[in-house]
Amino acid sequence: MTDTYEPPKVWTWDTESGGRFASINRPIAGPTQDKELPVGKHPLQLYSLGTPNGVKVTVLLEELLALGHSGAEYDAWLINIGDGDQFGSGFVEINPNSKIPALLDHSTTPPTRVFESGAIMVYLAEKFGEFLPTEPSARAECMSWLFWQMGSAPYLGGGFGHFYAYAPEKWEYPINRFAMEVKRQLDVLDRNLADRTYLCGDEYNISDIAVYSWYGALVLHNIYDAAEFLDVASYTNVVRWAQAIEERPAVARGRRVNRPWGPEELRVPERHDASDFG
Ligand SMILES: N[C@@H](CCC(=O)N[C@@H](CS)C(=O)NCC(=O)O)C(=O)O
Repeated sequence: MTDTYEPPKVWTWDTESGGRFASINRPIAGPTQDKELPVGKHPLQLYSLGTPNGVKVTVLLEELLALGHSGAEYDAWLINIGDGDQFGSGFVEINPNSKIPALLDHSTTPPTRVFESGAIMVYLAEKFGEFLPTEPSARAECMSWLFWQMGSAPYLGGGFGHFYAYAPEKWEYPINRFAMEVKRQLDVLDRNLADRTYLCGDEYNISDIAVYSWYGALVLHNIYDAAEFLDVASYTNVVRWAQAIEERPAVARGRRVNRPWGPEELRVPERHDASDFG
């Protein structure tokens, strides 16, 4: 960075920040438009998009269905964040933070709203008694990795991904700072997975689904076009673990839900039952 910036005494929203997604960023919360959410036939109504944060929930729902939990049938509606759907009044009612994913469970009276992907995962895991250990020590380990993901991935997406792939220019200082942190995170995972099949040991649980959705995309799918830059192939335990998760049929299905992009035959922009997978 060559230009120095002298911050004013009080920040004001008077400049276009530039970069990809700049049009959806604003410094205020709340709805910008009246827009009701659609409601389908199942108790579970998911409003989401197939980004890593959205995929966590659709993979978990598909895993629950694969175990035979018919109560996990769900309608998944597309929230197009590029078009500002997250600022519609109906969406803001179930997520005041205006970010996907958000869930409404109509099987309770009144319906239960859940926002934040980690909270949605815990809610569903507890509701169906799956993918979250009940023994206190095992549960603590699962929660630790789940919260690790919630705290770490913003450095990967909002930090590294933003400055490496989306910012209007390539600035060395933030790219260095966040590349260092993301590589440290990959090393944390790699060391943990050196003698464990899954993050918490032998059992696959919601922490694997959450961490896979972000770091699996990084080591297997070249997100931000950064696989070479970050030398992701060198984290061999992470790659092996991510590949094992990716082979699960429920994961393959969950990754397709609410994806309006990618190969036509893999897109499932809305999901209402199993036939939507074709
Ligand atoms: N901590 C939240 C993060 C959710 C999030 O950042 N969602 C993004 C898409 S991946 C979003 O909806 N962005 C829209 C916006 O920022 O306006 C979670 O895990 O649910």
